[in-house]
Amino acid sequence: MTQRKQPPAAPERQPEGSEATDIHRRRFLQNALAVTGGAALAAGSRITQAAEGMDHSRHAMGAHAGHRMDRYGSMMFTKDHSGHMMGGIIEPPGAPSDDEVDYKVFDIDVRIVQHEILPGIRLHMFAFNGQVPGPEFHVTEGDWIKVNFTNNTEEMHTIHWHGITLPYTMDGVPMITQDPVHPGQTFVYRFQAKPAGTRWYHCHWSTPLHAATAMHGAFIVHRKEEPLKERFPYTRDYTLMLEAWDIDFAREEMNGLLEGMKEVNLLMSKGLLDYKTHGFFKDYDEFKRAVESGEYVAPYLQSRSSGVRVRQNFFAINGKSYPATKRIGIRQGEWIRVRLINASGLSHHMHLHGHDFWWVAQDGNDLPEPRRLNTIHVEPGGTYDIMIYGDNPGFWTFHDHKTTQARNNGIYPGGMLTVLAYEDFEPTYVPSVSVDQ
Ligand SMILES: [Cu+2]
Repeated sequence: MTQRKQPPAAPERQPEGSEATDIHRRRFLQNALAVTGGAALAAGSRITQAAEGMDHSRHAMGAHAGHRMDRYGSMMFTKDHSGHMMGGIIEPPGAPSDDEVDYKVFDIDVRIVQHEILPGIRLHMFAFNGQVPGPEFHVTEGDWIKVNFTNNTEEMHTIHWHGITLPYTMDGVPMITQDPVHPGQTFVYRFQAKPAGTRWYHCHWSTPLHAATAMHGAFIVHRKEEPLKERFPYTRDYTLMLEAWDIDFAREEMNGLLEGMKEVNLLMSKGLLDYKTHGFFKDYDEFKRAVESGEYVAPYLQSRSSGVRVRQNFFAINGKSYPATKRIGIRQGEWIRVRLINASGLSHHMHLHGHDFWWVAQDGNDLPEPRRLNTIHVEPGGTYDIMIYGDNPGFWTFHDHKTTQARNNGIYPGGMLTVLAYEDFEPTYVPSVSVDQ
């Protein structure tokens, strides 16, 4: 991430002239493909049996039987069926212009990277600025933030600012607050950083795949003066993003996405793309009619046995599973702050050995009274801040006490596990056998 000094440059507009026409044409094709690709990342699922309680037979016997379908994606509503979006930079209304306030400007993109969770386990992931997790924002409450978000993939994305109070046009939810950001496009998010606390951001398009792969990052809004420092004078501030992957699902879906794009590309070039098959409609009523007439088989009508089953088998902290996780450093007499952000979609019970800690904030907001715990229940999407005091030198495990999630593909120990490590003491004993890195 780069942060530019004020005043930020005005966004460049689409150039005019014949070159621009070419760009438009290319973008049109790209974007139209992206729309259908989004709905068509089918990856060869078939209707094999009726979903319980649904009249599935007419779908199974109909024109779409056996057709490739989106397995967990959904339909889109686009006014003209094509879904194409012109122009390279999208500037939604709802926030002050560059002239009205001083923006802190951040440029981020999304690209596909190969990320290593553990030696031997590498996955293609959507990643902000190519990082897993995405870059960590540190801003001050009240700052005006401008994020130029560029989509450098062939799939669509958005950014949702989780826990930030902002204009609804900046909330990053496709089909509800904005059009998805198409390949090659830049979408400009502008908002004021508030309220203070541990917040985060993630993609809201095909969230089960995109946010769960790696499109998530911390958005820390600091207070100008931190009242918690009076009671807990911490000198270091750690962020731990909790993550989980079903690597088979992720691999299959990423491959399916690429395959789906190829198929849609071919159909488009031959003029054979059927909008109902690929799941995009002018509006909700058209979608409803298509489902009721059997012309369109919505993903949720497909059998659960042929549909998606996500069973997370790798659990991670900041992109790595134990023993590849990074240790948390502490010194004797030091207070540290640890911000837990649950990006995994599962619940975790983080337990620290050898210490109690003080739970001071949830979802970014300070608790009326800190609570003394040694295990904290971390809910999906939630953020939890704890303070740890260094008064017991040693190496202390900090891990998910759901032991199925402290494993790598079923093998214990692993997964969501790290070590609180004192940096200023001589160990009196070190095991001769270790799985540590
Ligand atoms: Cu995305």
